[in-house]
Amino acid sequence: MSAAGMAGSGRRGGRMGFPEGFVFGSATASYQIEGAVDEDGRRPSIWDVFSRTPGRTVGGDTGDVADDHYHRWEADLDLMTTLGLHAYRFSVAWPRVVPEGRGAVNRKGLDFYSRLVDGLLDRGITPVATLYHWDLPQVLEDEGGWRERSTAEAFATYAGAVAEALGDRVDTWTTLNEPWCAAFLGYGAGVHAPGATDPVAALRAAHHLNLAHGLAAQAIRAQLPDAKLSVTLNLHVFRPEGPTGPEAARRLDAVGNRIWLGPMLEGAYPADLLEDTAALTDWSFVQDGDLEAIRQPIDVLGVNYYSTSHVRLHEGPVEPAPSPWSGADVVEILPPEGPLTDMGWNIDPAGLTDLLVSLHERYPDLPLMVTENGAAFPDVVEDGAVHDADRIDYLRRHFAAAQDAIEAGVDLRGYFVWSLLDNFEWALGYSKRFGIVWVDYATQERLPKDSARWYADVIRTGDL
Ligand code: NCW
Repeated sequence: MSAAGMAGSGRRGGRMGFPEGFVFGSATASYQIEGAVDEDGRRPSIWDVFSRTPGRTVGGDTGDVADDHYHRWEADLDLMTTLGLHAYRFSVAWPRVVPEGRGAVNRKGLDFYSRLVDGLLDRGITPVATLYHWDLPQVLEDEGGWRERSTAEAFATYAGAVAEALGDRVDTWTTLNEPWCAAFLGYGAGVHAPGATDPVAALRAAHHLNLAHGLAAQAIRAQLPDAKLSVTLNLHVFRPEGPTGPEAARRLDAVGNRIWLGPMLEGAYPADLLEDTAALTDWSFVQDGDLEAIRQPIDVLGVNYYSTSHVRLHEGPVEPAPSPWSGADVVEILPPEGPLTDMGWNIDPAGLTDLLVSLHERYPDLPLMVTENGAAFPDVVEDGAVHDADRIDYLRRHFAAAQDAIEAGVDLRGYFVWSLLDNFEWALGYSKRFGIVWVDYATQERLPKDSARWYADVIRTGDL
């Protein structure tokens, strides 16, 4: 290969390449792929209970079997080798490791992740471990779940136990994945587990997730002084429409983005968020010392990015309805303009550049990582292949957008495609396919889509 074809070698086709050492990976989450929900001492999570409740998921789908990754992990790691992945971002299931939420650690549960990590390292793939991707032990939900600070304390103990067991082999740790979804889709809009529709519960959950991040970061640091710590946020990009657009975007930015960035990185909740939500709560669940506990030094910020939202204020009165935007339900999110992905999300690669650049401007010393980007499309198998040109196009344009951000000076360290495998897409069950590898749920066969081959070439050559 010519020097000009190698990653990090500089300008190609008028665009900067990826820097030296740029990490190309792919991501999954425990409940979405593992299955084996009753094995080796695992106890139910809120997603087991929610998905088994009639009417909660499309087709009544559950993660009972999912991709059966718990039994097929070795073959899945071999698949990663074929793709040439540098890193694999997976999540650890709390209900496997501490089945009762707090208290005894289940050695068999930890052993699964220990084998997985060894298998990755044997193949030269760097493990990136996420400690919470939404599978809260149901026993803790029965005590109030994320509404209660005791859940944050239990999370820190669990995080310490995982760090102790895997810390000799895992150096990048992510406390939480998309706490916005856990708090606002789970406790506000009620479309994710545990299915509550209470705007105050959502705000309490947000605070206790922030606290969980801070306490877990401290617990990991205490075990592993050299660990690379991170948190992954789904930061929303709002496109203001018309004269009320900027005010709408400000409100949504407060409850969607700055509710996490403020306490985690700046040590305070934004004043405008407290004002916007004052009719709902006085935030007395924030106790002395919490903000110091939440603001912990992190080494990299994980960004999950998929799409943008065009926003303005509602004209006229707003009917009260379950919403994921506590205190900002006066906002109207306009119907997305096509072409759309199978999730109904718009395709706006420039939003990724904008987001990365604005984070870099606000936190210039904080390295960034795209911990998820990808798309669901209505794939079909034709003659033993999946020709997902739409996904390739989506990924190519978003990789290029990331390169634009790098060219603008952003310290972007890596990019994880969501997802390695088709999997259980939460409330949408198996009806949406995000994988670069097709999964036949009847046979559990894996079939790399065209996008997987394309990605393998990108990793090998650095060319889009
Ligand atoms: S649903 C969602 N996802 C997908 C999921 O598979 C993954 O586990 C998540 O990390 C793909 O990436 C994330 N994110 C929720 C996006 C927000 C939806 C906004 C709804 C507004 C009412």
